Formats: sequence, structure tokens, C-alpha cells
Amino acid sequence: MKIIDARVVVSSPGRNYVTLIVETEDGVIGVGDATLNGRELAVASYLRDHICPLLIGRDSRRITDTWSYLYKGAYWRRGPVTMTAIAAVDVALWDISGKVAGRPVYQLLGGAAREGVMVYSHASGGTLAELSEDFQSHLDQGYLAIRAQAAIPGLEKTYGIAPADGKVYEPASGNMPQEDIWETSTYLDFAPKMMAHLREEFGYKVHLLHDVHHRLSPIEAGRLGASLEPSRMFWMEDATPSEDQSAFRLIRQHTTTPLAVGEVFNSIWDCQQLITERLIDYIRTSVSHAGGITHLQKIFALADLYGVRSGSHGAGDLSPVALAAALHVDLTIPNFGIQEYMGHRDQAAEVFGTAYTYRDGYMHPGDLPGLGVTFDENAAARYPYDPKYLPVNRRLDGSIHDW
Ligand code: CS2
Ligand code: MG
Repeated sequence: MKIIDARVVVSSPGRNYVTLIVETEDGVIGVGDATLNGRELAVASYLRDHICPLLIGRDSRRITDTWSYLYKGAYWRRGPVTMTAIAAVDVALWDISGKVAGRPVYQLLGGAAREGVMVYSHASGGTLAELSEDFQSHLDQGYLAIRAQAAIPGLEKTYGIAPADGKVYEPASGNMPQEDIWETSTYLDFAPKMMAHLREEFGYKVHLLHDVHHRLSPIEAGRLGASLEPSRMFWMEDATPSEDQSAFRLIRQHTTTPLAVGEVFNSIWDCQQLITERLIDYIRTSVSHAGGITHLQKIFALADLYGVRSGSHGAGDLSPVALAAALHVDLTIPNFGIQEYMGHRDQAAEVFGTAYTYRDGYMHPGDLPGLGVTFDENAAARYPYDPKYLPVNRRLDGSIHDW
């Protein structure tokens, strides 16, 4: 099962995706997601210039060896660019192995440990009334868990709010990031009111989640967590900039609101302290940004030892390949918690064919051999790369605020 070709396609069907295609001598094709939002071309180059040539002639079945070759064998390790590139190779090789075995990838990972994967969707609004309307529409679609975000009164823009067409939110096109103003005190007053409003209107049966997008200091996060306690959140996500693992000790001292973090993590080392000290409840590392299926399994296995559950990132900038791979992993691990499901813009369906399904709050990866995802290179060619950047945040005094 020699690899004879590995190529990278950068396309923008609704948003930018970097896709790795690996082909074996027997004509089996595997796909991997190498998308790093706002830094897409760096991973494309890492793959094209430094990794694809190393794959030619390797045995596609030797997944762990290839992973180690690319990680341990390189002097410069870790980091989002490297780990996203390795992830794409790893996922493509799992896809190939599944196809060769004639079995869905989850069967190679130990088989299903549950019937379906509980997912959470995104509800948002420019006002609380709009948020309620959107929340209701997600309840109507059967979601058992919903993340809620609303525009912060007084701020011109709030990240994470869907545009008026009801589609998933995306950064604006352009060669420069948009600049937003961030003001913490208004947000700290508003967020608990937003959640209380939803509980009053919709009760406590639905799981309620909220994303802070790394905007608070540890003590502010402690205060927010405490003020959200009456709303009995499923989780408070990314309360503080996540590279500071010990910050979570301080947050923990002040609140019993469950904590989730990790969508920007790239390896087990990024979350080792958070997990082993039980400072979080959910680890949000993803297949595509944390070294692929092979490495994500290690992170979740460590988390399992400490009672931490999974809650993988699944925003629209993770391609359908990444979502499929996540669902295969989610179905198999004992400590699965929840999976984010934001969905993709309609054009993505012209490029990516998927086998996964959604019903009554749960998803399933499907039973096609491999990941169950096809990639149409001709369709992708109709959607050329469209530079986009996530917004930059400044405080009222003009200084840069954290993401
Ligand atoms: C968010 C994302 O889905 C989430 O939880 O934090 O919108 C995130 O900002 C983007 O995926 C960044 O690429
Ligand atoms: Mg998030």
C-alpha cells in the first residue's frame, strides 16, 4: 500500500478549506482537513513543501510510524501549523485504512460505544428577542444542547453572532482583519442576564452552553462562572486565554460552573496540567488542530483517567472532513461529552460529499468505508481561495485585547 501521491487543495466553498489528498498505488484515496482559519496558506505550504514529498513511497498502513516520523522526527515540534499538517496526514491515512478494510473508521477505533453523538448547535441574535427566536428554531430541530451568544449592548460588533441571513457566521473577506472594540465590564453584566433570560423562557431541560472566546482575566472568569451558576450551564467555554493553564486553578476556586477549553490547543502537552489537576470538565481539542485521530485519542485517554470528558471544537472552519473524523472518534471513546456542530455553508456540499447524519440531537458518522467523505476537486476549483481574517479586538483605549 505505497503512497504514490499527496496533494493539497485550497478552496473556498463558503469559506476557506485546505484539503490534503493522499493516493496509494492501488488507487485508494484518503482525505484530511488542514484548515487553520486565517493562516490557511502556511499549512498548505508546510504540507506541499515539507511533508508531501516525504510521504511518497511510505506504506499507508503504518499510521503511527508516519505520525512519529513527522512529529518526533522533526526538530521543530508542536504549534498550530505543524500539528494541523500532521493531523491532515493522519486523518487521510485512517481514511485509507478504513477504505482498504471496507469498514467505517470508527470500527477500526474500537467500535461504537454509543448509538449516537450528542451535538450542540449555535443560537445567536442581535437582541435577546432575536436570540430567543433562534433558540426556539434550534429546539424545533431537536437539539438537546445549544450554545447561546447575543450582541453585547453598547458594543458595535460582537463576535459569534450569525449574520441576518441566518447562515453560520464567518470572518469578512479582505487582506486586513476587521477591528472590533471589546469592553469587559458591559459583557460581565450582560452575559448572566442573557442566560437567565433563556432559562426563564425555555426552562432547564435543554443543555445551555456559552463561549467567552478567551476574553476574561481569571478573576473575571471566576465572577462570571459564579454569576452563571443559577442558570446551570452545561459549560462556560474558553473563559481566559488558554495557554495559561494555571489560571484555571483560580477560576475553579470561585465557581462550580463546568469549564471547557482547548479549541486552540495542538497537543497533549497543552492540556496536561488542566487534565491531571482536574481544572477543567471538558477538553475541546479537535482532530484537525491537535494532531489527528492518533493524537486526539491519546488526549482523550488521558482525560478519561481524570474524569474529564470530550467536547471537540466543530466550528464551520473545520471542514466536513474534520467533522466526519470527529464523529468517528466521538462514537468510540468512553469519556465522550458532546460535539460542537455548527454546520457549513451550502457551497461546501458541492465539494464535500458526506455520510454523516443528524437526528433528534444526535449525529452518526455513517457506515461507509473510511471516513465517509468524498472530495470533488473539480467543484473545489470553482471556489478559489478568498483571504479572510478573524477580527482583532481593541479595548476602549485602543490597546489590543486577547482572543
Ligand atoms: C468558536 C469558533 O466554535 C467555537 O467555539 O470559538 O467560532 C472559533 O472562533 C473559530 O473556529 C476560530 O477559527
Ligand atoms: Mg469556541
